[in-house]
Amino acid sequence: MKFYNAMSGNTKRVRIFMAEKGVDVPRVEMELGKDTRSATYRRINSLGEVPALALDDGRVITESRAICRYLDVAFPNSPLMGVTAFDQGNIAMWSERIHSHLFMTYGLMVRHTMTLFADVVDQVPDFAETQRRAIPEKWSWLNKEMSDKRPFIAGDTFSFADVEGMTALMLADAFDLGIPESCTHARKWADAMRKRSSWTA
Ligand SMILES: N[C@@H](CCC(=O)N[C@@H](CS)C(=O)NCC(=O)O)C(=O)O
Repeated sequence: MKFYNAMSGNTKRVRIFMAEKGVDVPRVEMELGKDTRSATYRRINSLGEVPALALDDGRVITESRAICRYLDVAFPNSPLMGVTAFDQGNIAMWSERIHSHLFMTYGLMVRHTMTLFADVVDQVPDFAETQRRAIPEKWSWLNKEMSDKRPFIAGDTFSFADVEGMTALMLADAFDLGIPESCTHARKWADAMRKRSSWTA
């Protein structure tokens, strides 16, 4: 297997996931906006995006969350996406909530401001600003949800929902647009996540 990697939120999601599962895949380091847009790489991912996972038989999985799904089944030790029907549904629900409400708020802000994405989307800086302003209320929502004092986003066990949360938290730290002081439950969760060895993956 080969993992096409770069410094980005979507690749970070997979790196954290692999570190949590103890899976080590050889990496191909890519430069965003350059290697990712080459004709050679577009034969691996027609969208010119990382991450991508090339399997030994030549098949390729792209899309970070699909890669995590593949890895959770291919390496069934320490499952992060649940085993029972309830756990699978619950973890999928929380992962989706964190992805669409938190990660994508940062993601859309970034896509509509960074020059890297100027050729990729028709950037609307005012829209980016609405996303930036929405960030505190998104964390407040998670804080309220976690006021039942559960240690992890989907309950008592670390799961892919926390990996999604860590990916959003990484963007929060990188852009200095973090969790409001008043969100004590979310901040406690974030402090615990920053202490995990996978945080630096
Ligand atoms: N939905 C995809 C999104 C991947 C994506 O947007 N990757 C960006 C970096 S965050 C990329 O590779 N961009 C390359 C470029 O713009 O040249 C996933 O989850 O993997």
